[in-house]
Amino acid sequence: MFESSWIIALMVVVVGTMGALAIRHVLIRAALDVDGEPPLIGESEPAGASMLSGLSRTRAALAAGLARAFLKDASEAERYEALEEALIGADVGVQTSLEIVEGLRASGASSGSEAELREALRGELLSRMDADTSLIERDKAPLVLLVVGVNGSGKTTTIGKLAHRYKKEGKKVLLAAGDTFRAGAIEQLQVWGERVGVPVVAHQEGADPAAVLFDGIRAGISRGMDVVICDTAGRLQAQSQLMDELGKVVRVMDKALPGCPHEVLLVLDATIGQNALSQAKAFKDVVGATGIVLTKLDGTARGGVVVAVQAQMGLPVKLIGLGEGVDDLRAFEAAPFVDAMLALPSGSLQS
Ligand SMILES: Nc1nc2c(ncn2[C@@H]2O[C@H](COP(=O)(O)OP(=O)(O)OP(=O)(O)O)[C@@H](O)[C@H]2O)c(=O)[nH]1
Ligand SMILES: [Mg+2]
Repeated sequence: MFESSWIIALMVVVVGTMGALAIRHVLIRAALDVDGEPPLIGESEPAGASMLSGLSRTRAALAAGLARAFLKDASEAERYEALEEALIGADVGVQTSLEIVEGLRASGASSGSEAELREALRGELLSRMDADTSLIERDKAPLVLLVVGVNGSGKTTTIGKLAHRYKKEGKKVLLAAGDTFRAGAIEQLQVWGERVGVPVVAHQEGADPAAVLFDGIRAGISRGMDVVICDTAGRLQAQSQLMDELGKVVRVMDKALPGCPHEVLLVLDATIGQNALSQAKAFKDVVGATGIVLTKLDGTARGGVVVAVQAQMGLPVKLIGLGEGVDDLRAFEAAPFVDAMLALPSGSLQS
């Protein structure tokens, strides 16, 4: 009696341990994505893993398209059709995908080997993206950045992360609370200021945003700041009064420090559709945006959207947002990104 219950207990322990090991094995495999392609982007960091999962869908779509294009009996027309579908499936956008395939057709790319076609595709993708995606630097402090975009795109969060990034580089950063419109917006920026340990210049809710940013820039100069980052209220193209206000904001900033803002970052949510993208084009004209921050790339699983945004906006994607945490912001570089999309060995992303 005693012996059999002892054996049962032993079996429970053995089976339990094996089960736990099996579960652990499955979890580790899932985390490492060992059944898929090798991780290419910042896989040691959680945010990198988010971007990686975003790109694995894109990579899979492109790989499948290339495989179909090289089926033995595929005609030339079928080859280009397969590529077009693959690019659209990889979220590169219909218009951009058509243009890319047109470029490949014009150069007769499908008559070569698969490797040659992949290389031609790489060239087409890269030619639509700016090689220089670095943030503007300035010898003379302060560098003034203005952050604009539609409601909820991630402006304030990006400012917090960017402040953290500059601070880590040893720079003195000041934030200016130019969103005096939305209730709670000033406090939101102040919370970010506290979180990353940088001062925030703010007025009351409802105050003139141009006046706040003027004060912020003047404070930045007098307090010897290296970087001043200016928040603004979210707005839509149709809100002509708010868009005009943005024009005024830029003129007043130039009075506080001639030549500024030096960098105008247009923050776009990667999950938005084509309509919202054309909305965003309005910002380019009103404030002379110098670069794009593409946020929420962690949630979309659609890395290819970077190509569509860059191509359609005609502005470099300079930074990508991969989450809500303070470290979830990455400098964007086109070449390693495209290589990662095409599963070329050099594909990796800077942190
Ligand atoms: N997953 C994810 N969420 C983000 C990212 N960036 C911002 N968010 C979230 O998006 C929401 C809106 O972010 P905000 O920074 O307040 O956006 P905003 O553009 O300042 O919004 P308004 O000031 O209202 O126009 C918040 O819940 C953020 O946490 C990102 O890269 N990934
Ligand atoms: Mg905001």
